[in-house]
Amino acid sequence: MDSPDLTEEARKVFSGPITFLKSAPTLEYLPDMAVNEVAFAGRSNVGKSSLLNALTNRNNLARTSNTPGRTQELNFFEVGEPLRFRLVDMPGYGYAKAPKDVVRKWKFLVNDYLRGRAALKRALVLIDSRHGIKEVDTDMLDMLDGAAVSYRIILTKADKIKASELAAVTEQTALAIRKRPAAHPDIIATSSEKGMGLPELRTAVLEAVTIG
Ligand SMILES: Nc1nc2c(ncn2[C@@H]2O[C@H](COP(=O)(O)OP(=O)(O)OP(=O)(O)O)[C@@H](O)[C@H]2O)c(=O)[nH]1
Ligand SMILES: [Mg+2]
Repeated sequence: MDSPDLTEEARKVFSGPITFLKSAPTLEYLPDMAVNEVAFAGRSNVGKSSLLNALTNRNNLARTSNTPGRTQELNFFEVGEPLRFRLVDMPGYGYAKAPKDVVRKWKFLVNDYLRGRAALKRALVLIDSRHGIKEVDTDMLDMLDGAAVSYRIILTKADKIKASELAAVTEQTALAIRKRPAAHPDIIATSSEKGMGLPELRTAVLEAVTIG
């Protein structure tokens, strides 16, 4: 259980000042490691940008789209004034129509970022609750385990399935990650559309940047 204090603090932090800092298409553009970071990873169209907006109660902080592949750079957002931590919207993977050179660029950018970023305290790996963990996700989890970046699975779009189906996919997902060294065992189910799981996720982010 999360402590009520941390949950309340998380609510406050996420309703305070949050601003877009910069977009990094390559490693040279990464900001200095001034504060801790939490990054949002996941397949194209899984709902990373939408979840970032929902968490921060803003409609257009991160750009969302029906077209997979909208986000192609690492986008940095700053939380708190004075600055407390950063959120990073990562480009999505597994987009079938992506040209080979885009995929190659993505792999290098993400791998280098994950491996070289001491400020990155946790990655949130978003998984569509209708589909569960797929092969493309497994590659991402392997990359995180390999880079020893602590991560947590977040199920998205929970409003699209029945409660019984959600319970089943949560259980299957927990089983699938059980032996992964860098995985947090507890899974958070969310819906950006309905606001489900958002207080828990805000608390999880604050916990990761504070304790981690
Ligand atoms: N029903 C429902 N739809 C959602 C939810 N979250 C996102 N969507 C929709 O899913 C689509 C993709 O959302 P994005 O947030 O742009 O996805 P993304 O992961 O940032 O995609 P890329 O930037 O391409 O990697 C949009 O049409 C959203 O409206 C949700 O919780 N429920
Ligand atoms: Mg996006």
